[in-house]
Amino acid sequence: MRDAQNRRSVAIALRSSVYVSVVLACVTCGFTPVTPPGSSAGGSSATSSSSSGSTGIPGSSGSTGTPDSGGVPGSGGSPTVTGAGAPSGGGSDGNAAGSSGAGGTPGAGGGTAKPPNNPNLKYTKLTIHNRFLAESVAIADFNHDGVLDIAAGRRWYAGPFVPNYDLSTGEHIYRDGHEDLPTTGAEVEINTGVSDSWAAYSYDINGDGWDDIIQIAASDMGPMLAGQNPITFGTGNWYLNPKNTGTGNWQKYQISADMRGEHKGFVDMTGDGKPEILGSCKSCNPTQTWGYWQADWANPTAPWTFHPVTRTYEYKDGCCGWLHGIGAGDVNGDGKPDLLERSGVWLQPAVTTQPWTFINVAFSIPEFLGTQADIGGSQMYAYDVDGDGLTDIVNSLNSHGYGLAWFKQAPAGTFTRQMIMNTPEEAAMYQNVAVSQLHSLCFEDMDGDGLKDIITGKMFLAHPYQTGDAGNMDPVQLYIFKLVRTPTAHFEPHLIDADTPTEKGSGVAREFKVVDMNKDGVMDFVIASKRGLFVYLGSP
Ligand SMILES: [Ca+2]
Ligand SMILES: [Ca+2]
Ligand SMILES: [Ca+2]
Ligand SMILES: [Ca+2]
Repeated sequence: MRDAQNRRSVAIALRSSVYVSVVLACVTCGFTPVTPPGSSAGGSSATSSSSSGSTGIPGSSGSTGTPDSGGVPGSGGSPTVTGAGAPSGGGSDGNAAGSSGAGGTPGAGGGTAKPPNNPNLKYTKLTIHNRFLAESVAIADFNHDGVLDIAAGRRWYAGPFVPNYDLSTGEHIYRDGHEDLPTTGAEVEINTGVSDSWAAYSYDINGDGWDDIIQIAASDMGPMLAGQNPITFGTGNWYLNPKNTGTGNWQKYQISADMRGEHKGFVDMTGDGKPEILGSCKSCNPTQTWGYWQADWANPTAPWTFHPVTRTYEYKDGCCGWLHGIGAGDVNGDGKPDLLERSGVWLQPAVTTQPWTFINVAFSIPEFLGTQADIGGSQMYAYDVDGDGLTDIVNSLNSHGYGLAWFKQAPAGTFTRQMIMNTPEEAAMYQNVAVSQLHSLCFEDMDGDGLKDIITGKMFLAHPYQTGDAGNMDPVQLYIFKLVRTPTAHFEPHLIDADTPTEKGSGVAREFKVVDMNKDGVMDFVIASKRGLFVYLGSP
């Protein structure tokens, strides 16, 4: 444990120093490589959030060092409502001894109390457009002007992002793919309303100093629209940044044609400082497992290799890799990230040739402990929520229903569910908040107090209306659940965005990103959903 804490301290120190000399703003949520012991973080970008110790981000390219050009003026934005302050309980905090973790240092998953830089969790919502073109985003400075840009669907958008953003100059096409998809909620949209952008990441894959774009399409059913040429379902590609030269599509390289699972992850699983991609493989050996794809960094244009981690899971209807709920993080404090999925934790072995050790936990509602097909939550996170030195788990419980919880680890290796929010019938127990279809979730320190917070909300048309997801006709809402450790650990809801009579809420989609887009030290976030493309700028 001490070793782990030392590594965490080193990681935090590294991140701090990197952050001071900074360069690119941080890109987090869905991109959480571990800091390899004894190495320096690669590249120059870094996470700013203090946080669960075990993770540290190798820079994704780090070659651009120009200062922030252009702050973003505020404008009338989203409704900002602070939540009621009562502690969410949802269960006791067990017999946790205090909240300081490792003596109050930013150690075991913790972070220290510090003055928040966005104490009221206020955001300015910038609507870049209201088209359904993508369900995920990647963030990097693609044109090397020192300002972060957004990739979503087949387009990338040059920053800075300001009110009345000028698409005629800012929007650029870099790949084939679909254009506008339907959003009526008709049953046929289970086929035609599914994007070829389910997961997206940025990384300098070939090491030339320019960030490239990774795009992973829907697991199975793809957009079946004539002439749209979407990425083939289940396929992930990366697109080589042309360094501001040439026109037309960026050169494409296939990562794999068998990338399933409704959610992915971008995490350094191997400890080499470079990211792997989490997901499920259908035709691997053994089949229908969760695991990760690893690049051959000496040969970056080659397909990536899948490493199975879990037992075999049933694919829905015998065909479809619509498995929900995946993540990674160091659960047992040995410095190696473990795999999280709907029905448990897979502890990474000390030696790669050994099997991963399974801890069977129902991280879902309904509680699936077996291998049956069906649904679970979305992105999953390992973090010491209550600061007792043991890593806990945070995740939504059902991407197509209700439920949000953290799972307290105590004693080591056992987990007890602590509900944060559930059905409308139970709303009174959870500060009168009940939002369904939490199909995407980020976990970062949003107010800057040193403790990570949950950002999630309803996914508009997570399924067509006829499929009858619980709460599917409810208004779209987006919340930050702020972690508060006193008197006991609980999450405090803050409504950030919602449907109003004059403006539709963004909701969430498959995956979004938390990033300090304008490099003012306050975390922002970016969402591409069936409602459009949105940048939420935190107010200092
Ligand atoms: Ca740029
Ligand atoms: Ca804990
Ligand atoms: Ca916080
Ligand atoms: Ca910011």
